[in-house]
Amino acid sequence: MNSKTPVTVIGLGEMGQALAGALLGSGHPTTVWNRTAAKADELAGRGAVRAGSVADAVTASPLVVVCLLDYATVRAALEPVAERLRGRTVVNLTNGSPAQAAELAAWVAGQGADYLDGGIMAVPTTIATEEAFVLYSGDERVFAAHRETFEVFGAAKYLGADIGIASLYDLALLDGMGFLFNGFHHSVAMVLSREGASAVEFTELLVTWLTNMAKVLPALAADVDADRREGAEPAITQGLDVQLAADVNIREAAREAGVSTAELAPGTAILKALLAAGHKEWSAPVTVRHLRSGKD
Ligand code: FVH
Repeated sequence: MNSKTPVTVIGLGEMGQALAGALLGSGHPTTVWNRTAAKADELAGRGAVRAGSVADAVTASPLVVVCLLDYATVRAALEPVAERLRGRTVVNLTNGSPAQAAELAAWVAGQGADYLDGGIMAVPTTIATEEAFVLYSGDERVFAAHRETFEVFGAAKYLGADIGIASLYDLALLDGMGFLFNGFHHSVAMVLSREGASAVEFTELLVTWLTNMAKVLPALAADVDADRREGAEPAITQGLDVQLAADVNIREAAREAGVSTAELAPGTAILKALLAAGHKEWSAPVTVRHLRSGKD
């Protein structure tokens, strides 16, 4: 007798296959559906039930995990089977915005189903490993009821009842990652202007440097929180003139290397905006406050 919750996975792209594989691996009766049916072959070989339609897939399980291209695709898949959703829990792990999450949550609730929104902070190969974590938001009781199942994918992090908060954190984390990768591409492009330079050798230094810098982030975050709470002076500051001088040098070195400087624009724009606003010192709070003002 299998006591594990039966789960349906709708969407078998790279990520959906990894999620369904993790469920199978941990003994959950797993039903799958994908527009391109062949993507279910491997999972079916491992014991998944291949549903012939979204309606059959939804009907098969009390817990329906959706991982598709975007929210429009999710809505297009679920709308024709709206009446089948009643009494079930829909967990949408598709990437989207907080407003999209709120809209979908309201629609699912209107069909008499529970809804959780989620954001997967993992790549398919790290699903079901210690590296993976998944953000969830929505009704805490619904999350608690399925927490054990969610832990199959990776650490399950519940962020609150605000339905949009999982997607907000998901996108903010991707935002931070975007700067990391843009910086990596740009710095490697600069270094490769030298005859015989190796991206791999340079990246060893880059990883050491970025790892050290990442360790400063909690202190910067503490400065931001202290500023918001009691307007405290930040512990970490640096002259804006020093920062701007380095920024000018990076641009010059990039130009000398024949590398585009367009990628440097966001950082330069912030420094110039802070100077224009009369600041002499860079700090995390002053930068975050500037960004929150919405001024470009
Ligand atoms: N892959 C990753 O590393 C990231 C990690 C973080 C979370 N993301 C999000 O997960 C969603 C799915 O991403 P994916 O990697 O599985 O993407 P694909 O492999 O491209 O699969 C896309 C699935 O969506 C189906 N699909 C697309 N358009 C339609 C449609 N019009 N009707 C029905 N299904 C559709 C597609 O079906 P098919 O092309 O195989 O028939 C796949 O099942 C995504 O939100 C990421 O941001 C992944």
